[in-house]
Amino acid sequence: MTIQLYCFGESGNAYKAALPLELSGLEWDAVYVDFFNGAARTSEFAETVNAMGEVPVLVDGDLILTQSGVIQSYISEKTDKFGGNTPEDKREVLRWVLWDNSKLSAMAGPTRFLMNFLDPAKRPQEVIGFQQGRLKASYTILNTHLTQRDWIVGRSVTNADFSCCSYLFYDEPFGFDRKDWPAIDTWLDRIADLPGWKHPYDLMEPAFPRKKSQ
Ligand SMILES: N[C@@H](CCC(=O)N[C@@H](CS)C(=O)NCC(=O)O)C(=O)O
Repeated sequence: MTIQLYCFGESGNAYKAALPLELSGLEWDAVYVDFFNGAARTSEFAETVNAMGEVPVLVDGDLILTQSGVIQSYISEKTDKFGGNTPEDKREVLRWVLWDNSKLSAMAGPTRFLMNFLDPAKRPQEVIGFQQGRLKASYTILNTHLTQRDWIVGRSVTNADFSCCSYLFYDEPFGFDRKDWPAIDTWLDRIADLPGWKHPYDLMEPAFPRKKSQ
């Protein structure tokens, strides 16, 4: 049975699952979630798809998985790809996925939402400024780590890379400029050069017409 991924193009969290699905060679289909019109907030979604009201959700037959990091682990279990090659590397992948989920994507996703998808009259500048300050610290950590290496863990792409890169490929402004972070910039190019790589909007249907600035 073909794997289904509940997602939408603007979701970097969903991209963390969609990209390894695509690159692993597994058969999968994207199921569009009309997130901005509240589709993930309905009682039906909570009862049948994800009680946490979040995207992404992976459905493989009777199995339903939520949280991008869990979905990534499942893809690695099924394919033996992207999870790290040694016990040490596997732990290190988990470490970076957890860091991304709390310090990078957890800030970048909401900041991008506030700056691009929320009614302009309701955009809280103080919150945006605070989050951009936190994000700057995270970009510094990632850029410093990547200065000495091609991939976040080991010698090939892993779920750590898929997690951390997720929001950084989008064009909508949220205070991240690739040119300010040379090691991140080169690493994003390295990921984009992987055979079969696709931009989030080419893997998952976007809710809004794509704005492309680069
Ligand atoms: N840690 C979760 C985050 C998922 C998440 O926050 N997804 C967003 C869409 S990008 C969402 O569904 N948010 C719903 C909400 O915050 O109410 C993961 O990595 O899967």
